[in-house]
Amino acid sequence: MTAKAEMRKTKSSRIDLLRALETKVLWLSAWMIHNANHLRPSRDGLKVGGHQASCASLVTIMTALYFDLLEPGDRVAVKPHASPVFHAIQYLLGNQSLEQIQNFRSLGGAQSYPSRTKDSDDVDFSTGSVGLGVAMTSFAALVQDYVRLKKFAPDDQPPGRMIALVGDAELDEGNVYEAMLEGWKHDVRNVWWIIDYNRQSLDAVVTDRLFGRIDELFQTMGWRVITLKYGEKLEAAFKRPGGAALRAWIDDCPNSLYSVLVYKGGAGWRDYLMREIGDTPGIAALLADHDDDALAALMTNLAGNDLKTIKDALQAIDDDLPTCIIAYTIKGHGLPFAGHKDNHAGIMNPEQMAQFKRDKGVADGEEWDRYAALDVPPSEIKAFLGSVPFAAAGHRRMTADKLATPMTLPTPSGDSLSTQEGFGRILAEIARGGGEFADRIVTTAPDVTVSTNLGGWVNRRGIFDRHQRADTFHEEDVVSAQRWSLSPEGQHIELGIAENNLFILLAALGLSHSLFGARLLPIGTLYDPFIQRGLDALNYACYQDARFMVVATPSGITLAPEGGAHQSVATPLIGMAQDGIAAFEPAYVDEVATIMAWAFDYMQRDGSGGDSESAWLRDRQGGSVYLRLSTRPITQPQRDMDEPLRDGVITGGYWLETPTEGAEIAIVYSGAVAAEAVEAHRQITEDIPGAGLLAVTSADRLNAGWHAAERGRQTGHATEESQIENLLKPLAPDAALITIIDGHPLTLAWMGSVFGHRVHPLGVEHFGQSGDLPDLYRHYRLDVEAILDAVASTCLRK
Ligand SMILES: Cc1ncc(C[n+]2csc(CCOP(=O)(O)OP(=O)(O)O)c2C)c(N)n1
Ligand SMILES: [Mg+2]
Repeated sequence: MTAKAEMRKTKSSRIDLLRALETKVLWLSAWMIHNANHLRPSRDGLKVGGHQASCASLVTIMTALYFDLLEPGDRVAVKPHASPVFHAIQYLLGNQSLEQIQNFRSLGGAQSYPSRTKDSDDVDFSTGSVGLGVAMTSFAALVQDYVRLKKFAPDDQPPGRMIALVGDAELDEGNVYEAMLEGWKHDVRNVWWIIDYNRQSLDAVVTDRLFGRIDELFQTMGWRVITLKYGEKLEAAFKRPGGAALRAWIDDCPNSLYSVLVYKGGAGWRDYLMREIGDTPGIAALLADHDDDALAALMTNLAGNDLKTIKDALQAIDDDLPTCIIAYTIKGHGLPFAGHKDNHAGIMNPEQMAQFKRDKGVADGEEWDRYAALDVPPSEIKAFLGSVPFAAAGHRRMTADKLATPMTLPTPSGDSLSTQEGFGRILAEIARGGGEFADRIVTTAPDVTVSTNLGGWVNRRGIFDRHQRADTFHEEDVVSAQRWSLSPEGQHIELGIAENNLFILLAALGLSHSLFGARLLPIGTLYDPFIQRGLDALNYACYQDARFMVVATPSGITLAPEGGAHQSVATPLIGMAQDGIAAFEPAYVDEVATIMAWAFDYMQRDGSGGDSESAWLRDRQGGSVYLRLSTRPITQPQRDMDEPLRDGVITGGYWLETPTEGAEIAIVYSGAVAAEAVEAHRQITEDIPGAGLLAVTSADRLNAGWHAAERGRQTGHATEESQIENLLKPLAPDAALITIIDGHPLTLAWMGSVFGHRVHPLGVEHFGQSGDLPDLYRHYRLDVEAILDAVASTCLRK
């Protein structure tokens, strides 16, 4: 405590306490990064990094939010590179440990970018890939409305504000505008985007012209825009003689010149102002009244770094209108490289830090102290921190009970069906059946509701909207197979064509239990190739451990005439490689029903029930589910889904035709090419009677199971055996596997490594032509003949 603070008799004012915390947060965030880079021994010679300038830019705004304004129900997406500010605030509030901030950016320590899953200090929304956290707040607001209107959320909970702290350069990400447009359509409420308008990106100073348009863009979309430009000191200066000229000069000052002068400091400002407006009455006096330090402080007194201004402006918002706050800030505010265009990844060197430490009055050994070196007594800060509304309720993450879901779902009947049709009919049947399970399902699609067979579900369950809107076609007696009435009771959220939005909405729906205490079972549909369009958002959803089902259909070249650029080739590999999602490619409709029934349970698992090496399969942890489906009708097997078959379908594979012991050949297929595999198998068994036919419903889970077993055995669990090992065991050691999938052949080719079997992988590596199935399968070598050729070449090589 400083002598000044000790001598103080009266209690500090709220703003004094907040200012002290602002200083502390700035210090801790800078020190956390300094410690990680300069004081922790490096074992690999790699740069650790961190963003002191980006942090400094947001310190004031985040101080005002977390220590003054936020309520426990509010949810925040923090600009990724302001992570140390967030961790410092949580540390001060007692939600973050010293050890974790000392280990910032090292394994198990506070994360480089705020992470819901990897950080322990109550991160609301992960961020990292710029733009996504911003959009997430808008979709979270939509989900909040959804669960509140349906009374799924606990009654006593007022609606929270979904707040994004946005770097100005993030606004170059197109997904932000996609989200804004969609938010407008859904009339979202309680969303704030606070733009840290420091006019700098990673590389340089942002163009002046662009930003003039930003507020108009928001206004067009129905947002209120609050521009906070100048702080108290500047506002006071503007009232002095010459003040109008000073304001006009700053208003007209190009971003890059302003940044240069921020960096140069008091003397630089003085020169420029003298030269440009020095002869305006009042300016000379104003300059004379300020020494260099005071002049620099005055000229950099922008609203976003002015605690009182920002606090008052945020407190004044008292309705639920979507609000964009453009807060002018300085990147690196209060640090030696403030304003410098190269400061994005800049870190103070040891001399600069030593000076900064002296300036802040931090003594050696007090660097991590929560209360040291502040202008207010520690007891007052402690008491204040204990009264912060945001922290009053403790950990703010919510939970919702697991919803009972059916063990089995009825398999639609029909001799020849596609998996897509099967999916649609299963869902329509669930809709008809009703009950709590059906009520908690929510579907969504980016303008492909009808074409992905969600029509039956939507006809029964309706479309969600905050407002009641009639289906005019229906009301006017125009015949249509599709009902399209909108209401708060609806259970389908219709999106415009933007796959990024689909995945971010799924992220928000899939976290509803944790964000709002309301359990939902979200299902999103899209055409399989467009997964790649929204891939970063899908990755984002998975990284946050959101729980949903993605049904991607149609897929592959099996789209046939509809194909060409729509063919998906890489998606099976995406399904395998994407953490957090279990990918399936069933061939038959009874498999679809089995997988869906399992998925509704899997989506709700939370890791309870112990741990094992097969945790890699995430069977206890649960996760999301991806079904890659097809529009191709194929002949359905007439069979009972008994327990062993069900297990095979869920674990990833089963023998459709069991090989004899020591068999030399197996055909391994996944998905709609089952028809070719079955036929080729029938033909080869005339010559090779014991050949097997392996159905792979999930290459992803088979592969993950194999890795888990390998790891298990390496770590002392000698008896671990995976499903794929179990399946391939009967084959001869030198047997050949002919694998086939309408997708990249690598999806199944790895199976040769399990026991060293030879593999002839069939699949699609080049794509892009329309055609009918016989032509395309022949062209891309997915037909019966291709399988038989592969068998023949196998036999020849022996
Ligand atoms: C999708 C994506 N692309 C690139 C990056 C790398 N990146 C991190 S921060 C940044 C610039 C951010 O500038 P701004 O949003 O203005 O934040 P500031 O640091 O100025 O506060 C970039 C390009 C990223 N994190 N995410
Ligand atoms: Mg910026």
